Amino acid sequence: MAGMLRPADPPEGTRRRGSLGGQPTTTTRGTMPWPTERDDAVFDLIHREVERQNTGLQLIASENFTSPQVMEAVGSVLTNKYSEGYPAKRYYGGNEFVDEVEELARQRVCALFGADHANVQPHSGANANLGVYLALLEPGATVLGLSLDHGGHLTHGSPVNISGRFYDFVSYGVTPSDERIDLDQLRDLALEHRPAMIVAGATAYPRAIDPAPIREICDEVGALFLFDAAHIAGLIAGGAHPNPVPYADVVTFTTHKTLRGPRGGCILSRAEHAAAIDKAVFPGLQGGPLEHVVAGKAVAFREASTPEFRTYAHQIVANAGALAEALSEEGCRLVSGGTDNHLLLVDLRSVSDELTGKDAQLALDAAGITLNKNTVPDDPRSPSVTSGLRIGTPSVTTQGMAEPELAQVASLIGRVLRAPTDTAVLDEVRGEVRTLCEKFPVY
Ligand code: DSN
Repeated sequence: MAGMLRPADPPEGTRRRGSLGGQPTTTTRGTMPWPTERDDAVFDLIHREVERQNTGLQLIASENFTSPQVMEAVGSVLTNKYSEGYPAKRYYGGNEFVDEVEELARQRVCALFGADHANVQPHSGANANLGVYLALLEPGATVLGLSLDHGGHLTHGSPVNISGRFYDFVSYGVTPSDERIDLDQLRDLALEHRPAMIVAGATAYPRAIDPAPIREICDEVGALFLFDAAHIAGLIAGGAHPNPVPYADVVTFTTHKTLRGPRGGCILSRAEHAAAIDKAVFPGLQGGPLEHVVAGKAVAFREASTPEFRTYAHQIVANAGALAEALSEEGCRLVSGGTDNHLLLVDLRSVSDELTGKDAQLALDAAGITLNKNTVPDDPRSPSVTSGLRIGTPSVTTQGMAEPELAQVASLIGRVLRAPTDTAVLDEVRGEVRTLCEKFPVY
């Protein structure tokens, strides 16, 4: 959409002959000169990645293109500073400006979501979730989470993740009939297991999650309610999805997905949990915060509070709807029949019994269409093979693509899925992808 927030100039650090955090690369400083020879091995690779992002379709549901101002903040001298602790309570001197940066980030994100308290230091969504568990659960506590193969996240109790090793997670799932979260099963499991916490939220679930009935179940069994909004934080900020903050005790999210900020995590909580959560993140889980990333988060929170971002968030959903409709017309069965959010899941068995998610991902990548294989509910194939694809619209929406382009994207995907080993088809689609992307330049 022309006029929406979108990248304009190439960000610092992505230019072939650029600079480091705004500083010249050839200046000398004291007895240790800055290197005068450019590190082409690294910067040529970064340049090639810029080209890849510019010339292909980026449809990974958890990715986005962040703004030049966010990248400028992340590439700034704040990376030089140690700031263990929190604003006005640091273990090192010289934090007067860092304190203000972190305070700005906290205030902006609390205003954006209507939260009592924010911890903006988690390095990732996984760390945000672990920080909450460490703050509010005893080791071995019983927790309910959405099962991984029904769309949940590793940190929602997978046995290969620390969450599943240190806590007693019980999984709920989606119904076999409409493939939506089975609230009856969730309530039955809650009554049976009396969990200390119920975790809502997902990493591959194409429908809106209503926090209200989950709050009721939590109240009925006396459980804390954690809503992991990693994927949909931008949709919530933009008013395109219900805000879980009034319902949940704690809300976690990543800042780099639909929210379009730097790579990182964030925890919002009710005031009563603030001290425990801050203590769990530091010193419980992490050391020095990445204040350059915190600055990038502050910039992103401001960007997400604009009217243009509201338009953007609604367009992400409209684009996913257009993609879902057009892919259905291509003969693809979509898990749950469609989407309410930024992503959809294609059950590839509707295209061919032989086509795996792994092979489809490879074929599409060769055609310039980047997305990821994903399990579908009760997938007979392993997570490294899968019977499905996850497709998301945050990045192409940032580029400015709208419904007509998403219909074209569906047709390109359909052509590859019907002939995944035909190199002539893959080359032809690659050319059309390049032409489409040239009309919507990113960096
Ligand atoms: N890796 C993220 C995703 O793709 O959904 C979740 O951590």
